[in-house]
Amino acid sequence: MSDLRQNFERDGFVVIENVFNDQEIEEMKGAIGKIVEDMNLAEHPKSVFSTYDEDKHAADSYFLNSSDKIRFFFEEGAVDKDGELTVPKDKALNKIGHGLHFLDPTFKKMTFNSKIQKIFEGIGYQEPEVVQSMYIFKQPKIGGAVTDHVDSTFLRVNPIDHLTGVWIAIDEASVENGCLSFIPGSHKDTSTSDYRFVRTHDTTGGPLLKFIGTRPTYDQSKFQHVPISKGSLILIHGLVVHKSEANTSDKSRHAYTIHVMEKQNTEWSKDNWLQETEQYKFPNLYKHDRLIPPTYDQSKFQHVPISKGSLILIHGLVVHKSEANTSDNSRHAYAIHVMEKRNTKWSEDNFLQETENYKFPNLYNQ
Ligand SMILES: O=C(O)CCC(=O)C(=O)O
Repeated sequence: MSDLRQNFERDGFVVIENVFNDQEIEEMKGAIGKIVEDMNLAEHPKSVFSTYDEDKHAADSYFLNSSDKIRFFFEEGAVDKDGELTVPKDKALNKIGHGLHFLDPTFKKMTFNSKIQKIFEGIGYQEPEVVQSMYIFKQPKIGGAVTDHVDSTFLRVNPIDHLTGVWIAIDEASVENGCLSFIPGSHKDTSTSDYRFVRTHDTTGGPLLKFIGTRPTYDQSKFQHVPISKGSLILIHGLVVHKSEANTSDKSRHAYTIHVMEKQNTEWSKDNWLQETEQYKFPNLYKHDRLIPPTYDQSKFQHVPISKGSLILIHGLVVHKSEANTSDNSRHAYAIHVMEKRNTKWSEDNFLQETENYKFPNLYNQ
């Protein structure tokens, strides 16, 4: 067995030095900078960590539906009581998740990378599937602490030890700016695994997420700081106890992380907050071709100009598009989408869902 695997199995984590070079790190920083720059603040709730009950459902829903999207989560210390940012948006983010690894070309390239693939081959993964990705900012001065936890509380698989995190330092992570700390060997104790963060499956407008079981307490004297250099990474067993302190320094402590499940003979819990969707099936780390979005032959498109008052009936499977309006004329349209309800199931993964106050009305009898 390799040293890497031996150390990983002994401690529940292992540092691998200098996996990504400066150019790759700069590329990831540049890509996240662009994503933040392009983000329209008005389109994203800033109250995602609010404890107000009336915000809870919306915040849960934003989080719960982020597996196949690029979504933005703010630092509590960066949002005032009216939901307004108190610092510029690039300094206000706690993290971005959870579909960077397949939606953004740079993070896709860094994730499905021969270096990461070799690491998983090295720890014996046969069918590794990347379930999520996050870019964590740990902002200077306001980057909050991450309390002690094990990742399997949030991402549960059966067998329980078939989950591993990869934590890539985009900045040097030191004691000063809030590096990770671990309790070495703690992954061997599964006695507190009843503690979980799960979906409630609530349909009445209440909280969609909750913790169940008893929250474990850990002996704080057993934690060891694990500072690492930019471009190095830590492989994190799903059951190893870890945490990070607040970043009270002037230095940023960015990290890019992915979580990988050994899919072979493994069951993904239906109660996990993170689920596959129609658009997103967990991609295999070793062969991820199925993620590539379809491309269409642009020469086959036909323009369909129509007069005011006319309409176009559009099949749900027909490929269509429209170009930007660079003219002086407006081009308003009113669009509806109609489903044949008979013998039809509406996908639970659709962003659009019926609510208590809104059931899809029948077109023929209103
Ligand atoms: O980046 C951090 O400070 C904590 C990350 C972590 O613990 C996790 O993603 O499980």
